[in-house]
Amino acid sequence: MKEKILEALYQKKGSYISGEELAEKFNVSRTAIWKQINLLKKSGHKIETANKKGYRIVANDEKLVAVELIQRLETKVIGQKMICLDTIDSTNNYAKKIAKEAEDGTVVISDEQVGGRGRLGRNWSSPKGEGIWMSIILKPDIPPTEGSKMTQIAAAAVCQAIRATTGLDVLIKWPNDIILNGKKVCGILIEMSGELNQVEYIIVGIGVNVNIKAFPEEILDKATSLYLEKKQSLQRKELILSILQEFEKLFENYTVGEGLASTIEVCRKYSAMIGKEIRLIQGNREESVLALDITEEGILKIKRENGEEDLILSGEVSIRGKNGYI
Ligand code: BT5
Repeated sequence: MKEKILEALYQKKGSYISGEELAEKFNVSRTAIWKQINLLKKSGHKIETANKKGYRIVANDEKLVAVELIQRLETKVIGQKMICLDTIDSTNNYAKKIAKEAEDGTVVISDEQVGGRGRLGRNWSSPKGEGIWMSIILKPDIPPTEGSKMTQIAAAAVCQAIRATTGLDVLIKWPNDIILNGKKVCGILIEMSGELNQVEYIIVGIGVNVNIKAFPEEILDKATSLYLEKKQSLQRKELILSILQEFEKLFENYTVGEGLASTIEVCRKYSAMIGKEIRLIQGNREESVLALDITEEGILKIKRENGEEDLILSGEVSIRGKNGYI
């Protein structure tokens, strides 16, 4: 019922709604409404109470609220179902748990992750209120071999959204990082479930460091946030909406339109690597290669020191710059 009351308050867009009207609407007593309102206030919603007028929601830049985000979201599918949590181990874990029953395009966002994950079991630092920690559940009609393309679509979407909302010159470090001034500002984690020929669901996990002011010691040299580069706090809501809208456009092109072309155009245009010497790390092996291009299929084309050209699948390679992170 708490969620329903919240929805009714947001539908009024800042005007008052009386306790009596709410009580009638949900067929409960006014005291029951008052109790729920107090619970909503406790969990961070700003609600004003006025004698005789009732309750009204007060704009709150910080609190992520599904009904409010959906009202402002210009998409057909992506994010039209949304779950906003205060804290969770990992939004990818949560998304996996509900994936079977969830509708295509459902988005899970949490204010904080206490067990945020990167690839290969690595940690993803996700402090409370300072970033966008979210997962999109997709149920596309594609074979699992297509899954890695979701990383490219997500990277292109985040890159365009950050550029459009902040003006910052972020670049894409193939396959799954968005970087800013040589440091990582966003990471993407794709997880999949399915049969040999058919995907059951794909979870697109996106982590963006928005207003993080300080990083843990171990990632200080390679992580940054939009706040640290822009030197001002940014609204997470604007960026969430923009990412989901950009994602839907590119994803729709991929599924029903031109394929991956518009995604690859963005990945090439804003590539942090094409034309650069990079280090390719695969297990214990490390070699210096030249990044030549990203193919139409989203695969990295490289040239080895012996002149041989090769294609690198996103798989399990790590890429570093010649002398540092990139
Ligand atoms: C990634 O892995 O970059 C994927 C990160 C995906 C995070 C999202 S948040 C929502 C969803 N739910 C999750 O649980 N995960 C997804 P990888 O390429 O393996 O990079 C991980 C490495 O980045 C770590 O080993 C650290 O060195 C570094 N790192 C950790 N936290 C970071 C942060 N907040 N910003 C930048 N770098 C970080």
